[in-house]
Amino acid sequence: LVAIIAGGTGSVKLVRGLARLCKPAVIANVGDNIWLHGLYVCPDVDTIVYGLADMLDEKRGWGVKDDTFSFLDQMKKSGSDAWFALGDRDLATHVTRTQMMKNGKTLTQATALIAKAYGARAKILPASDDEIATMILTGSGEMHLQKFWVKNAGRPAVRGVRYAGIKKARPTREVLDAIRSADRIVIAPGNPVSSIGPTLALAGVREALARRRKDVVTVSPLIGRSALSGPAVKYMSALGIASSPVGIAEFYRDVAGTIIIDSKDRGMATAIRRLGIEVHETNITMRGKADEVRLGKYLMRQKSTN
Ligand code: FO1
Repeated sequence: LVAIIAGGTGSVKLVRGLARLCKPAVIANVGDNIWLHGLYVCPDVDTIVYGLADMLDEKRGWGVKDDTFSFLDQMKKSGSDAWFALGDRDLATHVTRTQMMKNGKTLTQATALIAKAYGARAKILPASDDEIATMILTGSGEMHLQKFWVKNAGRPAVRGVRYAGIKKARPTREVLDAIRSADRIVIAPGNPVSSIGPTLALAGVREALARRRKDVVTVSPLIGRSALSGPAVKYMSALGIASSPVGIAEFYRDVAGTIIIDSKDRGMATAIRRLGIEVHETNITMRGKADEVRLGKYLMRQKSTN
């Protein structure tokens, strides 16, 4: 068994690559979940489900391909502050999930049913059945990550990041079992603060991973210091994490025995090795399905000796 700790957009390519090689357990981030219009929206869980069911809008990296936005347009006309682009097809997922949960199913159970209905080719495990929310502290107050990133276009200066509800939340039994029993554990190249961080912050997860450190391999989500997309740099600097593969290695040093960095960053390998992490260099850019499988195969071969 291969277990992958994943976020959404940044992680789905590698998740798909590995799913072509084995039947992995994908542990999906729940920190960016949000209630909108009475619906429970789980962007990272859905990105993984859609990616594994060949339904993902590849250009955006989220949502359903060929989706339409009539619901959203009508919501705006009706006077609703509809700032989050829920597509018509995507909407069906949120309605189904919310209904299942109102009828007593856990997020884990609802996700399994939806993933099966769509034909996703892996076990998809939300990191927790409890609600946590990644909150961004800005100059003008604290806001949900989606409000910061989507409604405010990621513009406000970031002063801090916290996971609301994390003290009370628990990882699911399925997640802890997957970490305990996997032959290999992969931390996908997602944003360490907003995509992977919430899962690692759940009680007992960092410790469970630390016990498996030799078998844990991570792929840097960064190439160099500046070639970064999304809000990774803003979040990382707010938490005092260096925005480079070295910063990533520092962040994961207690849980990952091995890190894969891009060949272009081989100059950083010595600094990373000094942290006690094994380093391998390869092309980590995934431009298509062949790249996804190539990196997946490469990962299956890596195992730490320290
Ligand atoms: N990202 C945006 O930048 N704008 C949107 O309107 C938007 C809508 C959306 C709807 C469903 C979904 O699953 C994801 C969506 N995302 C949107 C992506 C999402 O905000 C983030 O990229 C992830 O939460 C981070 O992993």
